[in-house]
Amino acid sequence: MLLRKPNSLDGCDIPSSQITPREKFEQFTRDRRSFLSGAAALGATTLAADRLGNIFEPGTDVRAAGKLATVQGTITTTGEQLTSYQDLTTFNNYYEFGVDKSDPSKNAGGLPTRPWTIHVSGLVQKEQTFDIDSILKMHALENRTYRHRCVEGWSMVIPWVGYSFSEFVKQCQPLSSAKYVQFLSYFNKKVEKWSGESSIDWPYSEGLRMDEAMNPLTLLTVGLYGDVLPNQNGAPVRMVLPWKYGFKSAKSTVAIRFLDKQPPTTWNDLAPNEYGFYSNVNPNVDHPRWSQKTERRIGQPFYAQRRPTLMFNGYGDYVASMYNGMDLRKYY
Ligand SMILES: Nc1nc2c(c(=O)[nH]1)N[C@H]1C(S)=C(S)[C@@H](COP(=O)(O)O)O[C@H]1N2
Ligand SMILES: [Mo]
Repeated sequence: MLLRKPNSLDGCDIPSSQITPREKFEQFTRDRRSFLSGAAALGATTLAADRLGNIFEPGTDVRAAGKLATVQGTITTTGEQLTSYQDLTTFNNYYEFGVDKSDPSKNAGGLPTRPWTIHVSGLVQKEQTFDIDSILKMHALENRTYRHRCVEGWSMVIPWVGYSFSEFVKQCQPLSSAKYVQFLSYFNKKVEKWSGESSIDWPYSEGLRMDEAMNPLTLLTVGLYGDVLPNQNGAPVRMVLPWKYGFKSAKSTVAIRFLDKQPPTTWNDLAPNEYGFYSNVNPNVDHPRWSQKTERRIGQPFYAQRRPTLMFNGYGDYVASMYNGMDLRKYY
């Protein structure tokens, strides 16, 4: 499939006049730096590290010091305001680290992100283990801003860093019999002491049909806002599927399996009538307990008007054809 330029992917035809200027990113870097040095002055470096996950030394340039110095392209918007770094790193779903939105930023500090490998197995030429540092070098890293719609009815606009998952799949050499891909997240009860708060059968598992996995929008994600992923956002590597509800995007990926059958997935196992395998964002198919027609954008005041949710989260031009002829009420 043709790989479009990241900017056109980002915006779904947003004019270049709406691309966020570089200065905005620079401003963000300064704000973050002064926040960090302020925290250090107060003797609260550990707190800052816990809250932000992977951080750079105050006073150094994020591009020079960060592990992601090679990111290509400027951070762009979808024509909408980016969700602030603060909001997208303190309002998270990561149930291994607790069920409240504020828990992952407080609790994920102990996630060991090095050494880190992804084990690839199933219907492949040969089983392989990829080290995170080789994954980072496999393809040029791109800034890709995507809307993120959680099944709970809120949304964000997130400047991710990564590259198309299809580039990684090439290295995995799947057999033609592979029809599905399964993603498994890191799980260690000693590190993720909060995992007992929910009745999830760990590790977190998600899955895609092969064509969905190969879609150029499907992002193997290693960073956000130009830097490495904070732990609470799924460090050091996770999936992002912008046309699906957020739970399809498994965090902290440690294993990928190529299969001929649809894999079991965490939320579908837990409540099959509420969470389907496909889980494409669809304002016309309500959750049994609430409407999916509108959403609240995180960072806006709670009394702000909810915005209409878009079919496929607005990415229909890139993904709708994969579901031609499918009854999306049945395959929700
Ligand atoms: N391993 C794992 N992955 C996960 C989750 C989780 O609890 N555990 N939550 C999912 C849900 S419901 C959402 S909305 C997104 C949140 O990603 P973010 O915190 O980076 O915005 O992660 C998804 N991936
Ligand atoms: Mo979610």
